[in-house]
Amino acid sequence: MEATSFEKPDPGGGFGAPATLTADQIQSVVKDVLATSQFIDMHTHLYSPVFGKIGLWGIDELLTYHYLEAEFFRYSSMTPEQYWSLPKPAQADAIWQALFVENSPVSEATRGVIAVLHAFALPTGASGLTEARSFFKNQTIEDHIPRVLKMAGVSSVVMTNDPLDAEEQPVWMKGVQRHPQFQAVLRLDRLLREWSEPWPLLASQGYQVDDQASGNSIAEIRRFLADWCERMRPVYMAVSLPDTFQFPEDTVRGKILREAVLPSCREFGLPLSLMIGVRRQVNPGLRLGGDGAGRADLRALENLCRSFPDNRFLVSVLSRENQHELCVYARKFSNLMPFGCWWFLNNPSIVEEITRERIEMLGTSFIAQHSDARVLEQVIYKWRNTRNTFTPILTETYRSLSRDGGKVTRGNIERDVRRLFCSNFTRWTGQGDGA
Ligand code: RAT
Ligand code: ZN
Repeated sequence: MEATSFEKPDPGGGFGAPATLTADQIQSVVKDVLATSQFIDMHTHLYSPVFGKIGLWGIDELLTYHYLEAEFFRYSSMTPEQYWSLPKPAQADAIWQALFVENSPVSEATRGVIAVLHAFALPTGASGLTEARSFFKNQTIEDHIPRVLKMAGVSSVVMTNDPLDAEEQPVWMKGVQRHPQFQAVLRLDRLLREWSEPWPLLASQGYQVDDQASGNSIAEIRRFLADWCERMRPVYMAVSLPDTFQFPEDTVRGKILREAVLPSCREFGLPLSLMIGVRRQVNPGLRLGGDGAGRADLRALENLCRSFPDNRFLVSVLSRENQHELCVYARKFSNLMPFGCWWFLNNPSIVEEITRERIEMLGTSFIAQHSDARVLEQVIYKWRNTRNTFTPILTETYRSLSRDGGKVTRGNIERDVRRLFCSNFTRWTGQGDGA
């Protein structure tokens, strides 16, 4: 119900006070604030130029994004084996032909490529990729990065840094010159896999660990974490976990988490990001595109939050069915910060549902979104779509508040958007006061 003549909006409380917005004004102000605010992208797979080829960008990478590869096999008769045997440009051509020429690019991931091409005034309906390729060939990554981030309205991005990755590790060992728009994250997936995989890698870096994680191993894992914190200066540590994740658990992973990772996070004042619910390699033939999602038992999270009140957790869950529970837990544990709509959830219909639920249960005390971009230019469409999805959600939220008699000003909206997309994150990671 809009305000009636006898329910006039409060003009704002006197001369010089910020004007209270009417229901009609709210939408355009929300849209404008979302369009003009700079966001922090708190989880991506993007890299600063110093990482060289690890940082993906350009049309061939955009088209061979694993979200699109998975869609490609729904339309093409090509087998994964045939596809993987092709050089990257031929893979990109095959995907362009199948998903963009022969079929309408209406899925979230295909529309994203169209939006990126359009943003650079490149043809979106061409039969081939010649023009797009020559455009990207003419860019230098050092200039292209700030331009793309500006187009996306993103001030800085957070990388995913794996100290046990054979390509990444040598870059860090040489000493990484900091880029003002990139922050590091110490990713622990490999460390927390079946111990038979990481322990030889740690040993090869000079840490005295053994195949049973016994003796000095835990102390040595802590030394490994301390060295990598020093080298990377991460803003948090992170791990993705399966739907079957349990805590406490009587496994090497449970022990490393409890006795090494959590104490190190406390020692260095870093939150631990838990991304729960991935089912790795349900179809290995699709490689990166072969992972699935499953509903997790969030009692593991409850146990972690309750047993370790001095640790801060950033948490994203992959299953739609776990979202409500996550909100309930965030109401119980103030050391829990829900973030983003991860991976298969980053579609407008699901983002809308999850975000409305979070606002209703948590107000603005969560981190609204991250892009998970793997290819630089993806931030353009992913953040544009986020802004579009959030416009009606926030408009409706403030209109409801206004109908209930609350005062809504541009300043309130700016503050809330800043919290949702920037300062809840900087506060949680000890980089700001959350204003
Ligand atoms: O969204 C993705 O690209 C996934 O493949 C994963 O990388 C996921 O985001 C993760 O960080 O594990
Ligand atoms: Zn990711």
